Amino acid sequence: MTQVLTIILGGGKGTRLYPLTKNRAKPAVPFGAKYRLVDIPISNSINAGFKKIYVLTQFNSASLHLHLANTYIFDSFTRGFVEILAAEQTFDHASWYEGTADAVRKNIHHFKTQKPSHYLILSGDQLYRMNMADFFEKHVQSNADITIAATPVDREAAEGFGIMKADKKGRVTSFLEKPELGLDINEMKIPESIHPDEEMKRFGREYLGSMGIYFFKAEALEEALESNFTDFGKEIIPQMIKNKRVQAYIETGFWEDIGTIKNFYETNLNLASINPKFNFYDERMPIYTHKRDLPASKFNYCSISQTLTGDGCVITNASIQNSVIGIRTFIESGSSLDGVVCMGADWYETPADRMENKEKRIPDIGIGRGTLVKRAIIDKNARIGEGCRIGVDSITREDGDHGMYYMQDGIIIIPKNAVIPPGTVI
Ligand code: ADQ
Ligand code: ADP
Repeated sequence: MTQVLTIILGGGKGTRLYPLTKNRAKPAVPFGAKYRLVDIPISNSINAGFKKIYVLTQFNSASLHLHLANTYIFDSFTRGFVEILAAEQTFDHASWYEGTADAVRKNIHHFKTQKPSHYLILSGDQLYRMNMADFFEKHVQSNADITIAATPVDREAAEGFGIMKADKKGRVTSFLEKPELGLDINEMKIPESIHPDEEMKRFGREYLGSMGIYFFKAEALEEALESNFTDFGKEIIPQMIKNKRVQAYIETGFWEDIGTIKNFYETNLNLASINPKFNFYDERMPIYTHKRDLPASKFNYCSISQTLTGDGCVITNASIQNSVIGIRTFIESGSSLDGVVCMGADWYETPADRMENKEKRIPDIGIGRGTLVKRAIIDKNARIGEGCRIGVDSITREDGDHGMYYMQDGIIIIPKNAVIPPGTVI
């Protein structure tokens, strides 16, 4: 009997998605108009029948807790669960997780009680659809201690990956974490006989990049964690190659790291393009999320193209293109959005709330009349007043905190609950 436990690495102290992670755990960051980042690894795991899932996170934000509790509800015959293990909540260690392996180590006592035969380790900030059941089967067949999912990458991209050298049977013989561009890694190229895709090869994707997705035999992981190593890519895997059987599982489907503002922004917008690289419209392997019982979205006199909208939006006389509009978004007359990831709102304001907003002289939640927005991420519950110009004028701004907004890689980020007064120019 096999018993797989899935562990989702929900983010370190890293600030790569800041300020989206200012008030929430990374797995709870809204994505694709109606999802949260954590829905992707959880759905991949559930679709393979692996329904015992732990999410490791530095802190358990209200939004993460609510989202998981409202979404992943298993019946008593399924025996599934999705449980959050937050760093600050462990008994023996009050400190934060010091790395990916440290996060797993600090919770290993929880996992052992389930008597797993295998662990599936997933990252919390990637977009992909993968046949985890096939991955598991190959792992078991090869009798490997660890099998690492790998995507072919070119030399330039290799700098951001753990790069593996594999033999003709897919056994990994060496592993280099993020080799600098100057380093000669020619001898790590994928052997001709196991390269899975001629076209990828033509584009120079000749190295096996670790996707940060691993299957471990339970005893191999438990033994590896008896060390002081804190990180899988930097320490645990290179060490295991010396005395354990490490296999590569090559995956050629779409896979993208969405853990940086730039990737997060571009991947969101790509979903709204005519031929998106990732297909959410696949009923065989769905991506699950919170079923909210929201009303349908309503558009009054709008011009909308290449745009995704979540449920419950009301958009009037607006022009919207290349954008992702999250649940419960209100956009008022005369507005124009281009290249905007708008996350929407957590609740609807009542007429009484709106009266109160008027008295307090704050805009309602949503985007006010005649406001123009370009190349921006607007986090939840933002109040953007009338006649604002955001990202439309050529103003040069440094990356970082600008008070009312943040700037990262040329993308403006309006933080959660922000109040942007009428007429603001950013
Ligand atoms: P990185 O993505 O750089 O490389 P890392 O920062 O360790 O690796 O993050 C891996 C995953 O773990 C991410 O989802 C991250 O949010 C999460 N994480 C990081 N620190 C954590 C912590 N302390 N507690 C909980 N979760 C944490 C890794 C591998 C490379 C591989 C790339 C593929 O090391 O070999 O190529 O992933 O993206
Ligand atoms: P989502 O639909 O984004 O998954 P939920 O509906 O689960 O979110 O909850 C959104 C959050 O907003 C919850 O924490 C809820 O308590 C909060 N919320 C709901 N109404 C209000 C309100 N009027 N004021 C402040 N917070 C609210």
